[in-house]
Formats: sequence, structure tokens, C-alpha cells
Amino acid sequence: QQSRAQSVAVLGAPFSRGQKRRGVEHGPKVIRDAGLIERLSGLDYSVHDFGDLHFHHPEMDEPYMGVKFPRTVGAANKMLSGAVSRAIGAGHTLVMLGGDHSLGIGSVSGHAQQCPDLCLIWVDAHADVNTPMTSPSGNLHGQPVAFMLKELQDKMPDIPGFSWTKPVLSSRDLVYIGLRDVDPGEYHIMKNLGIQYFTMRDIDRLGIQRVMEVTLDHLLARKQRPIHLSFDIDAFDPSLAPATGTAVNGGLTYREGIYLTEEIHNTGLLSVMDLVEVNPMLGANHEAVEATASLAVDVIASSLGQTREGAHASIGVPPVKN
Ligand code: Z70
Ligand code: MN
Ligand code: MN
Ligand code: MN
Repeated sequence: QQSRAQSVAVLGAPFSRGQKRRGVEHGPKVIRDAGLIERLSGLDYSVHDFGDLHFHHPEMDEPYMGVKFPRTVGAANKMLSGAVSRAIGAGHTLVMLGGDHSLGIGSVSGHAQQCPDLCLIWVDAHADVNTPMTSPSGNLHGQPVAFMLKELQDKMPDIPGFSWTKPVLSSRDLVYIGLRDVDPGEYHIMKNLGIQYFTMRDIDRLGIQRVMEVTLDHLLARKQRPIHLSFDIDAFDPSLAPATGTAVNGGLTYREGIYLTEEIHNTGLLSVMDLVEVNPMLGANHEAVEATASLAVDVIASSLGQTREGAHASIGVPPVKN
């Protein structure tokens, strides 16, 4: 039986300049509208909804070495980093609702300010570890992990807007799950640094149970430490999560996603979770958007202890009639 953190903070980050498709800034609203706060309250947490951050968009933000909106993304992540650090410092478990995945920079950085020994589980169709030199798109949502890794810092130019960042992770502190669309430069980086990763093919071969066993063993066997779960909704199959910017066929099933998050909850070590890349402007219709948002709520609730086995938290001792 886990001891449960008493309070969960929810923080919205309505931000989209890490990629080119508008609409992902409405992710926090549709995930809340799908009933997130009620679901978490039902899990016996005291839920603190911190609302949404207000980001400023400078008028002039010219690309730098092909990187798009560097000052805008840098400033947004600096603000997010401070907010995450304060929430963790105040003793909450934090759920950050994106927004695009460039927000991983600020979220992990703020978490690391309070928990320097954290480890990172990146659940995504994509590795998001391009450097400005390897990036095929210039979009910063394809680059957040490169800002975090100590081993990549000699490859990272000084990008305007990012002078406040410093690398907080070693390559052995990171595991990827769900990969199926990895760029050549990213593959090279993952192999060179010896990063532990599980593609969808690996999940096909090993099964999600074994993948989670190896993942948690890799990160936690030497010592127990806080977990940062960064969950890109595009890790799921597009049939389940159609309302996202870069859907790639052959993703996680519903049950794989739920099992993955149940196992993370069962460690008792989840400290920050990001849920990113829900874009309500990209669903084919209202139902597609609602299905995606509802799936986001399900994986967040599962990460925080909702079980398929039945309720157990609030009751303690089962009521007995007498
Ligand atoms: C590509 C790039 C990406 C999400 C697309 C795509 C990255 N590797 N990430 N959608 N969530 O542009 O770097
Ligand atoms: Mn991503
Ligand atoms: Mn992705
Ligand atoms: Mn539990």
C-alpha cells in the first residue's frame, strides 16, 4: 500500500509556439472540461487548481539558427519553471497541462530545482531530443530533451531566451516509451549516449509489463527518487487520441497506457506529470476532441492512483453492516 501525497496541484500552460499548429494552447481548457478536477477530487486528494499561466508573446521573435520563436518559448518556460518549482516546494504533486511539448523544458527544470535527483519517463511517439543543428523543423517541441541533457551541452548553441536554463539530467536518468517517429539525428544521439528507450516494436516484443519492469528498474534500482512523467498524448494510437498535432499510426493501446501509468503510481514516487499536445482544433469533430480529452483525464487519474480493481483510498476499513 502506498502512502498517498495529500495534495495535487493542477497548472495549465496554454502555449503553442513550440510548434506551428494553432489550437494546442486550448489543451488545458478541454482537459479541465472533461472533468479532471472532479476525477482527482474523487481519488481523495485535496486538489489545488492553480489556473492557467499567462504567457507574453513578444512581437519580434526572429528565428535563430533555424529555431522558431526562441525568445517566446524561452520566456514561457522560464515562467513555467518558477511556477513548477513553487508548487513542488509547497509540497504538492503537480499535474502540468499543456500546451505543446516545448513546455517540458520549464517543467523538468522547475522540478529539478526542488528535486535535483529526479528521473524522467518520456512517453511519446517522438524522442524530442533534436538539437538546433539536427532539427528538421526548427520547432522547439521537438527539442526539449536536448536542453536537459548534460551530455549534449557542447552541442547546444546559446539560443536567445534560454540563458536561464541549465542541463539537469544525465542520459541514464531518462527512459523513453512509445517511440515510432525518430529523426536520424535523434537516433544518433540516443545510441551515442546509451539512452534507454522502448519503441512500439519493443512493446510488441516484450509486452508493456516487461517494459515497465525494466524502465523502473533502470531508474530506481540504485536509489528511490522522484519521478517526472512527461506524457505526450500522441504516444497513444491516433484512433484513441486523434486531436493532436503529429499523429503517428501504431501507438499505445488504451490498456498499455493505463498499465504504464498504474505502474508509475505504484512506485509511490510520481512527483510531476506533464500531459501535453492535446489540440482541440485538430479533431475531425466534437466527438474526436472529447475522446482525446477524456483519455487525457484517464491517464492522469491512473497516474495518481485510480485503479481498475476498485476504490480503496477513502474507505480505509471497509464499512461493515451491524
Ligand atoms: C520532429 C521535429 C514532434 C511532437 C512532433 C517532430 C517532433 N521530430 N513532437 N510532435 N509532439 O520536428 O523535431
Ligand atoms: Mn512530445
Ligand atoms: Mn510527440
Ligand atoms: Mn493507491
